[in-house]
Amino acid sequence: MLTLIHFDFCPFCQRVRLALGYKGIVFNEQPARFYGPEHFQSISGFDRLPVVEYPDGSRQGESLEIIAELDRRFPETPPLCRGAISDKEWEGVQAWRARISDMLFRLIAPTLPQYASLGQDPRAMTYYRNRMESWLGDTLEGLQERRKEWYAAMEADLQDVAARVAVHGFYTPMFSVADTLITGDLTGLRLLEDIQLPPELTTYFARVEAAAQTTLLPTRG
Ligand SMILES: N[C@@H](CCC(=O)N[C@@H](CS)C(=O)NCC(=O)O)C(=O)O
Repeated sequence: MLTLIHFDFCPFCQRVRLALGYKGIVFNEQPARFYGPEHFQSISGFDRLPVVEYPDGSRQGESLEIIAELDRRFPETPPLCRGAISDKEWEGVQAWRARISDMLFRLIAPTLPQYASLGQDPRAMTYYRNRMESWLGDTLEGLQERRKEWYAAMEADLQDVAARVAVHGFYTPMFSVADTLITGDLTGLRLLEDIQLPPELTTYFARVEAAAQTTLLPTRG
């Protein structure tokens, strides 16, 4: 059976969970702790997660490459890349994602500790804080304080996607790799307590999760 080595809070890992769920591929989950590169190497052979171990023992990293490989390895399952979205539409999604990337990570970095595997684990939080501060140039608290500013800077791009999924149901009329990327990457925004996302997006996330038979939000204790 295929094994997914992942962090439950990680947008890139969530993309792969959505892809596996939508395809109906049964898999073992190996949840990981955010303890740093030596730990990640020891459990997966890679510096970053997600990593998939295939039944033949080979391993692969990089979420979008994994999803493309799932189409190749499981041709009997519904496609997520070729056959589900045109090259032009996929380029459009990636350009959209590149535009929002800076603001997105500033917004979601302070929300992800709501996942107990991160927020309730002091060793993981120490590595996470250092990692985010050196990458994003501010403390989690500083980022949190400026959330309205980051959100305002990406609101028009969110509205564009919200309008599109309201028309098509998914990014295109068929569930595709675009939906795994958009939903995985934006799930941290669903955890922002005093920022209201466009309602079309909230409905869309529920539709994507239903299609993939999974939930991405943290379980509240
Ligand atoms: N481009 C990679 C990015 C994966 C990635 O950055 N994963 C993060 C977790 S959200 C990670 O493993 N970070 C390790 C670190 O920051 O040391 C993908 O799409 O899979």
